[in-house]
Amino acid sequence: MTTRSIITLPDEKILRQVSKPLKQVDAAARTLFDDMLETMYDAPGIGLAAIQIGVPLRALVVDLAKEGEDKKPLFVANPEIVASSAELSDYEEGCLSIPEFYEMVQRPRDITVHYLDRNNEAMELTATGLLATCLQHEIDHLNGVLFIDHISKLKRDRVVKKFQKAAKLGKL
Ligand code: GNR
Ligand code: NI
Repeated sequence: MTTRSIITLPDEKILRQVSKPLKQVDAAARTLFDDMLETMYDAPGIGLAAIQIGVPLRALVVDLAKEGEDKKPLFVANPEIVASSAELSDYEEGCLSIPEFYEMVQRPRDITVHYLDRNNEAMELTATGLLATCLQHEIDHLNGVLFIDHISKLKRDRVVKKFQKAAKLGKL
């Protein structure tokens, strides 16, 4: 497994890409999943989408296990949200592509997702709580959407400008 570098703001040219479906979860896709998982654990984070390491494919990994607990990685390719609850829930979100910035985001509390797992098998998962939030955050990445798109334009513009300025000054 290989740790890859995580793409951050201000690199919207990459982060705003709409990722393409995998034709199937083959050996190359499993290598991608493994690299994503190692990169996520190393960061550390609870989720990672392929585009965050520069690969525009519809693949994501999630692991909500806390430090000291047994790891329980979830490998997800070509996810489709087939149901979302009307009930919403609020979480303070962060993103490895927007380091050290956190804001409350409201999303559907429960979702049902169809996807291909690490063995190319079709799966259905109903998630709630932090898992539902994290899956929605990762699926947004596959569509070029960042969690700052769900906050006020004032706060979004402010954080994007902060990263643009830092890059210009060579601080990223
Ligand atoms: O590590 C992460 N934590 C997190 C917290 C609340 C809501 C979403 C997330 S996902 C984030 C890792 C990341 O950037 N995934 O794309
Ligand atoms: Ni993210």
